[in-house]
Amino acid sequence: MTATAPSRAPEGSFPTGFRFGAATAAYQIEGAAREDGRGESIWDRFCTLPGAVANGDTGDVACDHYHRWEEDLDLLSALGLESYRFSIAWPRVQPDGRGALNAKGVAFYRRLVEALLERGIEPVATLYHWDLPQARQLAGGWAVRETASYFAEYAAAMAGALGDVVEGWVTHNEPWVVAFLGHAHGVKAPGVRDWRTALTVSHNLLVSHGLAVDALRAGSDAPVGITLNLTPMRPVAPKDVAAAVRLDGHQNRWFLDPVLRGTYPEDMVEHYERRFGTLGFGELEVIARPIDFLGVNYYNPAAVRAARRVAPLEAELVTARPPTTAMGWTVDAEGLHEVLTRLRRDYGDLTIYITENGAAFDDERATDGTIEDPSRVAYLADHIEAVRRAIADGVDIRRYYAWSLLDNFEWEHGYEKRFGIVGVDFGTQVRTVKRSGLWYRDYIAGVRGGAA
Ligand code: IFM
Repeated sequence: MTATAPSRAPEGSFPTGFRFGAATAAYQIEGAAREDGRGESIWDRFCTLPGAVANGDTGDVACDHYHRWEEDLDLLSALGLESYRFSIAWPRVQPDGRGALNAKGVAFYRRLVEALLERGIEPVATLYHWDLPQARQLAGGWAVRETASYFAEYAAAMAGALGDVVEGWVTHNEPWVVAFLGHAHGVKAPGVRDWRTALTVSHNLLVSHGLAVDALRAGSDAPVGITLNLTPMRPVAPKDVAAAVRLDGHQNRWFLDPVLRGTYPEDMVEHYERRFGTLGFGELEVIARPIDFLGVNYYNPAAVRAARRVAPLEAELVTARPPTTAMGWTVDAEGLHEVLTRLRRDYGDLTIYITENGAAFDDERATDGTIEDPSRVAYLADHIEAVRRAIADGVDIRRYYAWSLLDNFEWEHGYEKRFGIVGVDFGTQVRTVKRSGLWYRDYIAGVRGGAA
């Protein structure tokens, strides 16, 4: 690896205990979809639906991380990363999503976590990053309350199997995506298109989070949190303010309020009940179990316009203006600072982990094999600087995870969208640290007072 541009943050500009890391998710990197007793997940099934995923791609092989995990942990070490957020595939450790554990699956995560600890890297495990066992889906999936109880059993089993070595737990990753992209828009597994179902799913996911908090605490002393994807909603014009408040309610407050205040936002309950009838969601005290940190995934802000014809929210997102990423998402680091300071203003003193932040770009490999990705370097530099400013403004932020360690299976976009700070050639599985990975390594070294 060669040297890169100097880091911007002076030594000591992050508080003691702050850690830099990278994040991944099981289905996006592991592969080995039918090996060692792993059960089928809703994503395995979704990928078989014609037209569901770009190019008919699947997670069958992905980054082959299940076999190459040691090499991948060596990359984490080489980059000087201090924490690693990965996810446990529920169907790998409990193939039917209930009952007996799969010893080989559990052993895989045990080896992974122990090897992280040997390398001095903090292991932070996410329990649910979208790969529900298909057997649970056949029994009603997240639309039935029973699935929340099974999730709590799974959480208890993981606390029992890994609670002595995992150093942080995330119950759910982005429940908004699971509920609404998976059950209202149908663009993600399980591909359902029904808003009323999506609302029930959002509630059952939140209940399952609270139940899992209890289960994890019973078997592990590690901090527990939930990860929400938060997006500043910006009205295009003054006439769009109400629509932006509604989309903020739909995506951000619908999850923040029950978890942190024990209530659903009244404006949204009214809005939904006018269209779908009484919701009658209970168990708010379970959802609001105290957590040790809030995980925040931030990628971009959104521009919102009122649109009466777009049911049920009567609002729409406006195509982003450049600069944008390969996903078409606006590049705007100020939005991250806005999210972080808003959390403190509206929800009080929370401990925050930035559990994902990053960007997809159409990287080009030079003839010598190197990958120069200046746009991603700039994205990371500007967003980490926004984190630093939020800390200086009094927000308690303890972790920053770049999304992602590796180029990987980007859900319905298949392998076309590359988010990695390490490039993956999916033909050969060769990993190449991109310029952004080198920059991140040197930045961390600079903050720690080492040679950049
Ligand atoms: O790849 C996803 C990840 O699984 C969840 N958060 C957003 C990322 C980029 O789309």
